[in-house]
Amino acid sequence: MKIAIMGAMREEISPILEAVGEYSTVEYAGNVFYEAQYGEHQLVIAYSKIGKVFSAITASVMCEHFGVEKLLFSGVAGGISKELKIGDLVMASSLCQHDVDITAFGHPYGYIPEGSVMIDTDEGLRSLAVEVAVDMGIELYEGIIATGDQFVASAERKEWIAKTFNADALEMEGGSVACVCHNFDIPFFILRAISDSADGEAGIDFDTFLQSSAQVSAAFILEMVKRLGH
Ligand code: 4EZ
Repeated sequence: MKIAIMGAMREEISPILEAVGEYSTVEYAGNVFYEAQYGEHQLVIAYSKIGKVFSAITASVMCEHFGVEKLLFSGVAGGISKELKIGDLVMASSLCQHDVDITAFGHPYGYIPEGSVMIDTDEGLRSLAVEVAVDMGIELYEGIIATGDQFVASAERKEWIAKTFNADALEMEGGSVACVCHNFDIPFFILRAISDSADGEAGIDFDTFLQSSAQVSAAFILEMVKRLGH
């Protein structure tokens, strides 16, 4: 099977590239795509750059140009839920865009006409992830991930996102990748390890824990890929 593995930052995919060892590269639409054989699967790996627009480009290219059959996102996120500590893994059940606001026309936050506030991830990939977590003895949280073009580093903004979307974690790409995959009808999965708590300390924590948390997420994604069927 041809499988996309995406991150937003180089740090989020470099553990994956190290694990696959040999790969070839293709440049396309402003990204470098790394193609590798991993067991029985062909992987297309890339980091998009940060934010909704860049990640939507990369996800679209993965779907349309490379013809991937599934897309897995690996990266880090700010934790909202009190249960989520730095290094914990959260998989998205559904995702939204917390920075979409056309409430002036009576629409709810996060809603765009002909779209939906929430987009669900693939159920099959979620249950595979639960199996992996059980077998590896890793705690895996499931929850709503809110996406926006903001690095959230304030308790106030974080609380607003928490109560408006019932979100458990936040980041800057999942919602746009979800939107692309949903519209191309490609099963997708979004995994994040917590790097900070999106509060006043977020900047410092992010810098401290980006690498270690990215590694946690990447290792889990690779275990999922190993167990994916044909
Ligand atoms: C965005 N990613 C962070 C990019 C940070 C710095 C140069 C994840 C993330 C995040 N996003 C981790 N913590 C976050 C937070 N508090 N707010 C938004 O996907 C770029």
